[in-house]
Amino acid sequence: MSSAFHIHIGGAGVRIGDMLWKLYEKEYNEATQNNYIYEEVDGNHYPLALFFDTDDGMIHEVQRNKSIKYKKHSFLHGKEEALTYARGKYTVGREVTEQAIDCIRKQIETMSRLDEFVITCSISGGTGSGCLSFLSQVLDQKFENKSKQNGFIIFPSSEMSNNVVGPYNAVFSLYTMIDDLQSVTMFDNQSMYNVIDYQLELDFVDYQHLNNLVAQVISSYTGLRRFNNCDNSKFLSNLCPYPRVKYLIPSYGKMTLINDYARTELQETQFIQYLTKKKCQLYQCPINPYLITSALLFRQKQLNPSFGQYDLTLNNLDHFFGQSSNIFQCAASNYQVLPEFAQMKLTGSYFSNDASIASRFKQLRESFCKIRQKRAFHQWYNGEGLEDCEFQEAHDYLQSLEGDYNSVRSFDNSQIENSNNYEL
Ligand SMILES: Nc1nc2c(ncn2[C@@H]2O[C@H](COP(=O)(O)OP(=O)(O)OP(=O)(O)O)[C@@H](O)[C@H]2O)c(=O)[nH]1
Ligand SMILES: [Mg+2]
Repeated sequence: MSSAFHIHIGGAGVRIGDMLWKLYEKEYNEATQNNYIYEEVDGNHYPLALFFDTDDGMIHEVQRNKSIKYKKHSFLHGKEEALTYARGKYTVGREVTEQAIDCIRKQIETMSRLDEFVITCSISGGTGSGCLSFLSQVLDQKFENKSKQNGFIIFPSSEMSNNVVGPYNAVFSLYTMIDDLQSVTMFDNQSMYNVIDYQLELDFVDYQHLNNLVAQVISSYTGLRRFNNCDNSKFLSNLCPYPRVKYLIPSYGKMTLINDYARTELQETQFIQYLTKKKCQLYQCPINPYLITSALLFRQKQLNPSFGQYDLTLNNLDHFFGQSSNIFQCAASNYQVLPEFAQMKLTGSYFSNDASIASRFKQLRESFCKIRQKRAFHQWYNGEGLEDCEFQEAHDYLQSLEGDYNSVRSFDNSQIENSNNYEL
């Protein structure tokens, strides 16, 4: 029996976890493989999850929700926010992360097979960036290659920010994700606001709506296993052809408001056209897509083995390897946690590994350089155990990652045939 263990880190990670487990709870009765994510004891089901944060605010909020039975040791917190990557990794977050590792070890000791860790956090803040970095390194060493780590991570937005050191935190965190995470599905708040504006007419949008999007994407992915007992271990790994080219852009649709009485279901072709639009991407790049790999994961109650197989939109998408999108289906109903959303018959997520992501890495690196040129906030990092040279190393890593993606773009088809030695 295989399982997944969910880890929710820092304010955003914990709030997303809260939304996700509320969604899982709604899906519980229809899912057939609940032991993938729950421990079932005496007729009760307990999430296989750990929520942890350096401060207690968000954790207490999740604990107040009594509709889900969590185990007592599913929560850990410290006393103050970390604010910077350095404090999250080396000082304020260190002890709570060590406790978290111990707690995870105890919880998973009893599992016969742990397939993966599903991790949620934002890497703009100190806890998400720093604790994730330390935690994922230790998990990687402890579990070697047996259990994959798949991150569903909020990156800084390109224009909108409420954290001045967000670019520092994110770049340092990215630097330490090199080897440890198998895949990183990326979101940013500005893109998610754009998607919500495009799909819905809401007067007021808050983190709940954004977190609902992230939760729906994760639920589509784990749903393959929970509803259909389909081995999802290949889903994300097939999207990541090289160890460093593992940053995925998700899209989600279609959301509809419950009070939209004129709402209609999209037909197959319309749905695919809609979902593969740039406007539905939850991490949007300023340049046109250049697909390396992609996968469509749709959900509807009735199985339809030929769904999308002959669709022209999908067939016309150019991919680096010349292959078309992989198509997966989750035979399940759509559930919604937020009361303003309608349950649709057909929903889906589209994951793309897209070389245009280099443009966002470049923007992030430029924001990092802008603060660094003035040596602004250096002391918040130096004083907490980070060496001066690590600023340069993290910067250079990100630049080389951009290079990896840019070299994919510059390849033409004749080169691909001779690309056996091509290493990224
Ligand atoms: N999508 C989403 N983004 C959030 C949420 N809460 C915070 N953010 C964003 O994530 C960034 C980091 O915030 P947190 O996750 O609270 O930070 P943290 O990881 O707890 O780290 P520190 O509090 O700095 O120690 C913020 O700047 C916000 O932009 C949330 O619930 N959902
Ligand atoms: Mg916090």
